[in-house]
Amino acid sequence: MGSFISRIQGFCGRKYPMKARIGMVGLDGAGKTTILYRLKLNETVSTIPTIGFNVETLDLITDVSFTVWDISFGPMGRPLLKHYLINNQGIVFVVDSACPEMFDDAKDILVMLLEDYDLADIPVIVLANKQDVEGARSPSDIARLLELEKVKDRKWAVSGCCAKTGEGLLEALEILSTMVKEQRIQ
Ligand SMILES: Nc1nc2c(ncn2[C@@H]2O[C@H](COP(=O)(O)OP(=O)(O)O)[C@@H](O)[C@H]2O)c(=O)[nH]1
Ligand SMILES: [Mg+2]
Repeated sequence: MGSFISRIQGFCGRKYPMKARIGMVGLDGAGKTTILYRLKLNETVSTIPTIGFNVETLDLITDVSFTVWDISFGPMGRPLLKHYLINNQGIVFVVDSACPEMFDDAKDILVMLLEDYDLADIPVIVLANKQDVEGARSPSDIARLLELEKVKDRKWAVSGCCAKTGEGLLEALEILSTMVKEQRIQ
């Protein structure tokens, strides 16, 4: 009975929103921690390189309650990365759009994750961050550089943002929330 009532309440919205666990990954310096706290506090926090991870719940932004894990791994931690992402409902992959030297490395990590059988079907949103920096590549350039058009077997999206001002972040969360809901309904 209790579970029936909570299902009805969940269905009707507010009280028990859908919950999703989200892993946020990307190379060091891409802006993951800045994005997390911009969304959580609406402030630019001064970050120090993250050791391990930060985790925050982002409620009331969309109709999905996101628990976001901002995961820092470094070159040695790459093989372990998937273990943080298994059983997640979404992956946020953050790219510093103004740092071309990092694009190849970012692509290698993304490909490693996308080819991992244990992470199949998890929707991915690529955030082309630092759009405020002069010379930043556009979201569609980032999609092309990461060869996202080759990805046919899962939901993906690319969205531009600036973690410093927050521009583009809410739109990206909306896209992610739509992908997570569609994936769950299937
Ligand atoms: N100009 C600009 N700088 C940013 C942006 N997002 C993050 N940064 C800066 O990039 C650096 C690395 O950010 P951080 O969040 O620590 O990256 P992380 O290693 O991926 O967690 C910090 O100096 C941030 O202030 C952005 O959108 N624009
Ligand atoms: Mg960090």
